[in-house]
Parts: sequence; structure tokens; C-alpha cells
Amino acid sequence: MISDKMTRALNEQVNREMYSAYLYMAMSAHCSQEGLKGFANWFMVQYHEEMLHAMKFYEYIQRQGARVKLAAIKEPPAEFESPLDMFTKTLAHEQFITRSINDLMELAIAEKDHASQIFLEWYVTEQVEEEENDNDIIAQLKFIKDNPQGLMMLDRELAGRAANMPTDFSKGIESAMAASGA
Ligand code: OFO
Repeated sequence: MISDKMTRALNEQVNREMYSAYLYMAMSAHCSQEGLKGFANWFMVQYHEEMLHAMKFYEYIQRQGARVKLAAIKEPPAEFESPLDMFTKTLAHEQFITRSINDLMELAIAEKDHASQIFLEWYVTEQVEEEENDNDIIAQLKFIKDNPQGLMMLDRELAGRAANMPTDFSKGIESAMAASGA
């Protein structure tokens, strides 16, 4: 059982995760348009990760016998100045998500909601990885600056990011994860 307040907060997080997916989908589309196929791949993998994040919240709300309430997803930007601009915005967005996960954890602690605390721990760990990945790529992009060769090398490297992400959630998260080998 979870409180109405926690249910509302978790539903808001479903929306934030869906927006994250939408944002990275927009960045992937922009990269494809610019001929940066490796960057496009990286952001599309990120899109799938975000869908998984959203679906985990969705399933948790339902497993707690609470009601999922979906809201409109904000329109993401469509134009970006450069790969560095995209990753700077990605990091800023992930820092926002980290703060929202921390707020959820604070609420779970205040409500002595142990199940939600344990559930949210996965996201706390995940956000460290998300920010670390973005910081690593930002550092490389700052090093590359305007060097087209460096950018092409990084594009090839990012093309290698494999999804290993579930895309079919019809049988629940566990079975989706097992089927994808994630
Ligand atoms: Fe990118 O971690 Fe979810 O939103």
C-alpha cells in the first residue's frame, strides 16, 4: 500500500521519464539529420533506457494497488547547436531527474514507506551512472572542440553502444528484462 501523495508523486515521475525518452528521441532524430549516426544510436539507446525507467514506475504503482494516471508529455526541443550542446542539455536534464528521484526518496522516508525506499534505490544508483556517462562524453567533446576527425572517431565509438534493452513490456518488467538479456 502506498499513500495518495506517493501515488501522485510516482505518476509525476512516470511523466518525467516519458519526457526524458521523448527528449532523447528528439536528439537522436537531430543527430540522424546531421549525419551523426553514432550519436543518433547513443540517444536512441538512451530513449529505450528511459522507456524502461518509466515502465518500472508504471508497474510499481500498479503492483501497489494504486492508480496509474498519465498526463500529457511536453514537446521537446527539435534543434540543437552541436553535440556538446546536446550533451550539456542531457546532463542538466539528468541532474533535474536526480533531484526528482531524491525528492521521491525523501517522501518515502518521511512516510516510513519502506517498499518505496527499496524500489527507489535502483534509481538512485542508476542516476550516478547516467550523470557519469554524460560527464565522460562532455569531457571528450571539449577535448575534440572543432576537430572533425575527432568528432568522427567519437561518432564511431558511440555507434557501438548496444541497447540490450527490453522493448516489449506486455508481460511485465521481469520477463521483459529476461527476454532482452538486460
Ligand atoms: Fe535518464 O534517467 Fe530516467 O530519466
